[in-house]
Amino acid sequence: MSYFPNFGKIQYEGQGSKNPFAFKFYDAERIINGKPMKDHLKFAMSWWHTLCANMTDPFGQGTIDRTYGKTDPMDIAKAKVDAGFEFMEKLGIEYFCFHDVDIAPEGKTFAESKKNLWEIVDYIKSKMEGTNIELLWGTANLFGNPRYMHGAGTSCEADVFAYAASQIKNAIDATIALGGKGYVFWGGREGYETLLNTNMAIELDNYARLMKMAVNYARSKGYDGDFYVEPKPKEPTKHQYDFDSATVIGFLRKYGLDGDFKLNIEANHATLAGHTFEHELRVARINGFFGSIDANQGDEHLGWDTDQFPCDVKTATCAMYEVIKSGGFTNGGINFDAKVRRPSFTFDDIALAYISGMDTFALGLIKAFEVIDDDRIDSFVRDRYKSYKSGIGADIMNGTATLESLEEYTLKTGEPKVSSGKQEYLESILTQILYR
Ligand code: XLS
Ligand code: CA
Ligand code: CA
Repeated sequence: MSYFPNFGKIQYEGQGSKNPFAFKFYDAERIINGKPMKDHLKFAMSWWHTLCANMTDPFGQGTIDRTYGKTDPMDIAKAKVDAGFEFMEKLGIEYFCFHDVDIAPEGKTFAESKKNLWEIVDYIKSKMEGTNIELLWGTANLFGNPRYMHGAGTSCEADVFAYAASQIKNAIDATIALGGKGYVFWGGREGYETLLNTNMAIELDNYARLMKMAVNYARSKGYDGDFYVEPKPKEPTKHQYDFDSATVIGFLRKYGLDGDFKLNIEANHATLAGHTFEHELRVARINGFFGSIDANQGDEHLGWDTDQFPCDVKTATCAMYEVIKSGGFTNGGINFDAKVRRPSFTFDDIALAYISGMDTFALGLIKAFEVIDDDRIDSFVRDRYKSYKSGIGADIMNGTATLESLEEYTLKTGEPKVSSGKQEYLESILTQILYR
């Protein structure tokens, strides 16, 4: 049976096509810079938004039925696997990402949850056979259940820490069993609501302890993939410890986790932190923490994580520029952590949303290479810092300059000459490349 009967395999038809169920820019096998587009982009399906979310919001019930014609929770979970694989195959998506509780229902006890998880992991594994679909990353949901109201690794209750650790152990085992090369920590409740009841020092130390345990365990099982932290400044907690890329990098270095962890950067989380998506990617890149991407976009008029499908080509171009400059993805990829709007309640809408998001990033990839090949922007930046290539600039760069030598120099040379930053000119180049 088909869960998506209204469309078949989505084909690339090119920019002139008006077929809603066709790619206009994403041409999976097209070679760009020596590699097929699909390998530059490594698109992934998020299990939670794509197969589970029923679009409930604080003011109303869900608008999408996610029972897939079944009633028993395990039958629903299996139907989600079938629907997910049909969806990925039709869209040509070769990766997926999941939380433990997305794929299998929580039982009444931990033992029951564990049994459910492993039954579905086995089922997913059997579905993967004979396809080229792989697991991009797995994770444990340590925020949905009320037990995590005070946090998981940062909970004030040791039993909650233990429960979280047990969930992580199984989520890591599931990731390994499915051949995943990524494991994500997203600390939705790892933060605080008020400092009045919070020992921040213990919480941060414990959070790092949990990560260290995860690394030690996974490595002991032969896992050679990456761990990621996914920064987000707030929501659901008032303040989250993984605020942004810079904060997380400082944390990972402080606790000696930097050898095993990279970052999974989400566009909407970047803007919630008051940054651009490309800023977060740049911080990761220049510090050697570039890992994976959660693609979506927020709404500039709303202050929360709207997780909309990306349709902003300029942002996608600036993001793909950072990906290319990082050397491309190794274990990471582009996971659509995005959901349709509440009124877009049909399964067709979900496919149309993915087509739009994939086309946006495909165009972003093409345009980013055009920006790089054009070289006007890169050469402007190179030229802007040329004063550090020789003379006093070279002394500063190679560490021979001191405050005394620089004072002596300034006394001799007087007021520095500075040149224009030319932002508007550079923006016009980007516009020219984006719209030609
Ligand atoms: C929520 C996060 C979450 C992580 C995985 O805002 O984006 O979905 O990606 O736990
Ligand atoms: Ca995310
Ligand atoms: Ca999000």
